[in-house]
Amino acid sequence: MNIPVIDIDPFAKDVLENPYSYHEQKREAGPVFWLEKYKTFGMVRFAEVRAALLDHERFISGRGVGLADFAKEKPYRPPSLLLEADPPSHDQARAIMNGVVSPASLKALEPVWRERAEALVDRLVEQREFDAVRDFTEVFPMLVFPDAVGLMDEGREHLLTYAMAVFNAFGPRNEIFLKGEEDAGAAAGWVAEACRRTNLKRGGWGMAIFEAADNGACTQEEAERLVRSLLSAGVDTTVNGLATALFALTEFPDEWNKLQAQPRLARKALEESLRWDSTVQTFFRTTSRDVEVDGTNLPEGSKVLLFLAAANRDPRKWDQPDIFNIDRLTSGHVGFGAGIHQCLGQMVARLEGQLALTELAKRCKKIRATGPVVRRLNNTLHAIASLPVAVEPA
Ligand code: OVP
Repeated sequence: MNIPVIDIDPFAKDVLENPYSYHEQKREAGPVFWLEKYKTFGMVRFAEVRAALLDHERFISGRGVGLADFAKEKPYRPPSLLLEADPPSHDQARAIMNGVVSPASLKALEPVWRERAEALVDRLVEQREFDAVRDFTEVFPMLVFPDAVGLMDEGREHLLTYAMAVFNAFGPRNEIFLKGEEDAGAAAGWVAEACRRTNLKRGGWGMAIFEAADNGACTQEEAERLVRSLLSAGVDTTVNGLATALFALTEFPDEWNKLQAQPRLARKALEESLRWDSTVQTFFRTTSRDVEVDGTNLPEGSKVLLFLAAANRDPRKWDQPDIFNIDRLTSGHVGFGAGIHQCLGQMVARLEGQLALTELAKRCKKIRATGPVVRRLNNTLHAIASLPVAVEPA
């Protein structure tokens, strides 16, 4: 085959730790390349990644958005009706969810979420030193998201464990995946229970999905699985998106100073952080027919690894892409994907991020790391286990 061959394993530990130092070689190799270790295609340039995301008819999701091809292997769990589905069934499921996770529902939640952010940040700033991940970004989403869904109180600590395993499972069955699987057994059992109508509280997003089912939008079994999507996608993503934003602000103190002077920039800071280091680093698609990319034929049934995070640092698209700059125009970034699958929870993530960063910026003059960032390796997410920080109250 007449295309560049890449021998680097994108799921190797040192690559997952610092993926960015490995993107340049792939980006220069060409618009599409062959990943020898997994016998799949890959793309890292912004234009091609975005085009593939938008072309959902030829780059499909229904055969899975991980390495496993659902046409050839049985999925490890019943496929997501959203993430791992194509039109027309995808669009029906998505319409239900758009009605549930709506701007109006978020508007109603915002005052309570703000109070919880204020109380948490008040306490952390009083401490002066804390772990930005363990004490803040792993805590805040858990103070707001499970209640919004209407989850049962008992066992919520399983949520993060479950999500870690789900995101590992999009990758190969490497050591990281297998370790996640060990932890996930009990968590998966809890999640299955938590998604059941009888275990959901009234007034939450979960029960709203079942009410849509009552009105004929889907079956009760499908409703359960849609609740599972919220639990899979809604926790580890926001925990690490916010963690990355805090890491970026400690790495680039001038950007913190801008935010501190104008806490209204919190939204922009979060968005730039998603561009600078996208929480979801990669997703696969599968070609539904022969597809030509820049003169190369991708045969029907090919898995294609799309590097969202690399696209968001393509110098063909972004000036000084490695620089975190909260004044930057970030529109078009693919950190939330693009096209029909574009993140359903993006407004939830933005609200959580905005509240957390705003309240911190209002209360602290400075924030600095007091020790090294510790990564938590995951096959899909660029995750942080620990980031010790000290703050100077405003
Ligand atoms: C990032 C996502 C991730 C994991 C699971 C699901 C969605 C799901 O729909 O189950 S989107």
